[in-house]
Amino acid sequence: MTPDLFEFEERQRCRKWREELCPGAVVLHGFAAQDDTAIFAALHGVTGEAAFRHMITPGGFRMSVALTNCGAYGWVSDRTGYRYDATDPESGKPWPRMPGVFLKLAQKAAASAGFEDFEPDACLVNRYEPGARLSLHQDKNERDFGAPIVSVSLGLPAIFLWGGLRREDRPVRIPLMHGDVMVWGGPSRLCYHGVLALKEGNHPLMGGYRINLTFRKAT
Ligand code: MD3
Ligand code: FE
Repeated sequence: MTPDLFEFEERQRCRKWREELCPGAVVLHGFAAQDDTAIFAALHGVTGEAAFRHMITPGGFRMSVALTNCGAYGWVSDRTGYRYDATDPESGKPWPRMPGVFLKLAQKAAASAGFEDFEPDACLVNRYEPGARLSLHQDKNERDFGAPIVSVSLGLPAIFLWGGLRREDRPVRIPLMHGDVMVWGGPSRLCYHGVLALKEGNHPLMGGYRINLTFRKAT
């Protein structure tokens, strides 16, 4: 291997950079990578209390993405609609508390994108298996659109679709890798977005899955 190529690969492996997509929307590449084992352990605690499940959309479809929640509120879907709920419909109990390592990471990421006092009360955990996808949608079940959304990607890579404020706006494709963190605030908060069908693979920590943590201020 030539020295130049070695250096290039080394930089790829340790890559950590900040990409401003538009005012208030930032990708922090590799931001969560150092904390991945602590996040993984905390995630086990959460899913031990509230297991991943496939929810049903108001239209009657089973979501291909499996999900669970932690924090004071959790995002739920059923035949009656989408909402945030303080109890897990599966157990009738409150959602597991948000692990300290989750909260600290979300606040650190928000601050580095210019949102100093982010106090998320909900963390939605999405689990993608090969073939799972999320079609273009807006996140508008939260009460306060002034607060940003922080999203942490772990495990297998995926192509994120970032559209405009109208459904017709042609989305931009953003590859998201293990450890990447996105912060969505300001005008981008109501942008349409989605995730293309996950490709098969194996990740050393997360196995055959992609996990996404999204931190929100729901109430
Ligand atoms: C852009 N999740 O759970 S996170 C969702 O990767 C969701 O699992 C995706 O969309 C995932 O609702 C994308 C990134 C994200 C989250 C919220 C946004 C991007 C956003 C809200 C507004 C604009
Ligand atoms: Fe979303």
